[in-house]
Amino acid sequence: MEKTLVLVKPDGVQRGLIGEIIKRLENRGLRLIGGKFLQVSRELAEEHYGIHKNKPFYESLLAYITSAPVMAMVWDGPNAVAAVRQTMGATRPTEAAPGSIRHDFALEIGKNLTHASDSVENGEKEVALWFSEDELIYWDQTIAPWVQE
Ligand code: DAT
Ligand code: MG
Repeated sequence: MEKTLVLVKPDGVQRGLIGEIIKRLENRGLRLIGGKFLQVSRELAEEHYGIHKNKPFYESLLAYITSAPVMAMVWDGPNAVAAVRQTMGATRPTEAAPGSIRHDFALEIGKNLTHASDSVENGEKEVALWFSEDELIYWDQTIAPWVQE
């Protein structure tokens, strides 16, 4: 079972899209195993986006993610990383597939609404950065046999 960190970023919160984004992930049959609403600190933002430290957009990315609260969640399921990335769409909204969140609700790369882990390994790392193990609930999802092979 794969785990992935999903963030509804400040623009998604401000635009009232938390419910829409959760709905789409629920619709796919994924399981929500953790969630919290928080104001991201500069320290957490720097750790989360450490891989982009030398990119020209790094400072604006930190300003964006700390500009208002975010909804942080952990979802799991078979192929959860690829499934969630597909539901979010490509990083640049004008390249995101029709029907994806970034296609349907966004226009610009710097206001692309969501974050989702990009590999199984990063999913594990990001979940550990944002959540402690006792914040995750591995509940019995009774629809699972109707979604999973
Ligand atoms: P993703 O969020 O799809 O995983 P990423 O990890 O490559 O994309 O980049 C993290 C965020 O940084 C992305 O959601 C928006 C911003 N970003 C990426 N490339 C950018 C660029 N060329 N110009 C401005 N912002 C960019
Ligand atoms: Mg990324």
